[in-house]
Amino acid sequence: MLFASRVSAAWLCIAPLAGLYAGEALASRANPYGFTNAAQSSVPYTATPFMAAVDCAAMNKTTPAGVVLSAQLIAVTATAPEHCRIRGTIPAEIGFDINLPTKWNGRLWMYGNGGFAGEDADSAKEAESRGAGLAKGFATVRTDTGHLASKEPLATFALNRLDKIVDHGYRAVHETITLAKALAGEYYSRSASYAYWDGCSTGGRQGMMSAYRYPQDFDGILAGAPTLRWSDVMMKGLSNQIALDAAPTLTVAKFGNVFKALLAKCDAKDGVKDGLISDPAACDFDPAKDLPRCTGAVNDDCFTDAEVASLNRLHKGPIVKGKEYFPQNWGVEHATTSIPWLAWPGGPSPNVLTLFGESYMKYMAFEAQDPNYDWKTFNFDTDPDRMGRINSILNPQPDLAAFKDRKGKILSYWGLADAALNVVMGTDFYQGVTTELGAQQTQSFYRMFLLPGVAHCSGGYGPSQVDGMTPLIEWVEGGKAPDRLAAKLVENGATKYDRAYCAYPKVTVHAGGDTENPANWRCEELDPQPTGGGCTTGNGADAGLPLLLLGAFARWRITRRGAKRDRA
Ligand SMILES: [Ca+2]
Repeated sequence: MLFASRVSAAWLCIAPLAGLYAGEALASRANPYGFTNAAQSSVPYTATPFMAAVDCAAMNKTTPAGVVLSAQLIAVTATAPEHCRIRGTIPAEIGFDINLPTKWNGRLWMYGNGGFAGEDADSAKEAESRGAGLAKGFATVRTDTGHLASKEPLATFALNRLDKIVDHGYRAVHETITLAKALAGEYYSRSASYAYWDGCSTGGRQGMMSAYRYPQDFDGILAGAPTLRWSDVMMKGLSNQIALDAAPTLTVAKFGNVFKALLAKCDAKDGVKDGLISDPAACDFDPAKDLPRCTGAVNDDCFTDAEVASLNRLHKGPIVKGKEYFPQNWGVEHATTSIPWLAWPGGPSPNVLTLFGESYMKYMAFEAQDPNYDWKTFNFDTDPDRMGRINSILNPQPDLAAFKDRKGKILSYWGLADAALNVVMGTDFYQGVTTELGAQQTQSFYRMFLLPGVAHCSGGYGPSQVDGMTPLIEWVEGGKAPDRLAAKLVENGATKYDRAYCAYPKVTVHAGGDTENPANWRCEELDPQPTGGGCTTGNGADAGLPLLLLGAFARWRITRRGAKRDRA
């Protein structure tokens, strides 16, 4: 068992994080605030005009493809209406869970996975997601992607099973939604009017992959912080750990002090002193100059040379063949964003990215798998070139013309303080689609929103309370394209942030007055974007010129007066 000997009693007490070990705590819809604006929606999607046409018991059968269905009528509860729960396994090991409410809104809603997936369908997190969809009248759909983390934790499922890597990469979602459409058609004696995807992280990646590989599967895709380049993220995990090992005195408390110094220097550089760094690229924070340095005893209030070097390395990210290409925004040092991705006090690993990165390099990254692989032998110059196969399986490509043509819509968002996944993946992918289709055509079906102070998928210190589903449904069914995405932070009944962010590449600029009134912000255009080099959707090492473009994007800057491009 990986890390079993290192699992401490203290870790077992950290219930919300414990599931990360098996991926469970990561699995769900994109954001727990999905559907919260349903009552205000211009599309009344919670109305349930359709009724079950057959008994749930009749769904206990074997499909023409040989999949054995196990169906059970579940009585109404406080969190979910009466529904027919259908479970089973699509070969080889794709577990699915399809729930058909007796009173139906005519729509399918499939939610995504987290990390290496393999979640238990009966976990509390799964029940929460399932109930959230059923309560709004959706037929809910999910898969474990072809393995169970309780039996095969992290990436171990991949050992000698290329078929299971493919199932995890894209096949499981396609097969499951295809089956769900057939079962719903039978159960209600009518086809689903719409199918939606809702996921973040791995779940965001799954949504983007569906748009790329199976454009007919979903009408609308909500993709929070999609892991568009797994290998780069895992390499960042290793690179981070090298930096952290070189400065073991960098504690959560110290990261907190970095954040304080960062805010002091950069908060106002986006035009508003509001506790948020809304333009990370404009933040010229320099740990060597902007942090108090230790001259005597080392404590939480001062920083050593080794700590400064470590902070710089964390910011730069992995360096491949001498190039920085995967920068990490400043602003992830706050405890609400750094834990558990940078620091995991009491965890079974120094942090989650290291835990994931080690398993990935053993079981998934290379065609020659090695359970005894020592990640410290990873060669950042040559090993990325050995990851072509896994990149081709896990990474969606920005060729979304077919999805656009079938009138599919993508609403994507990222937390600018996401310590796990780098926003540069999102801006680069978006640019890739723009290169293929042009800016106007891209905006016609794909909109992305960047949320300051928001951590990985949800949480953080910024306006993380987001309902992406309601505007997505309004876009798909009502033709109302989301120019802005509402995002709030309400704590203990008090509104700290009330914002509405503009669709990338527009920037959200304060126009004066109360900052917590979305009407006091306006959307402004950036200058035309750099083009000419394609896009980086493979691993960093796969792309030479595109790496340079990433650097160009990192230098997009917003000024107090509006927006401009800074080539400095
Ligand atoms: Ca600010």
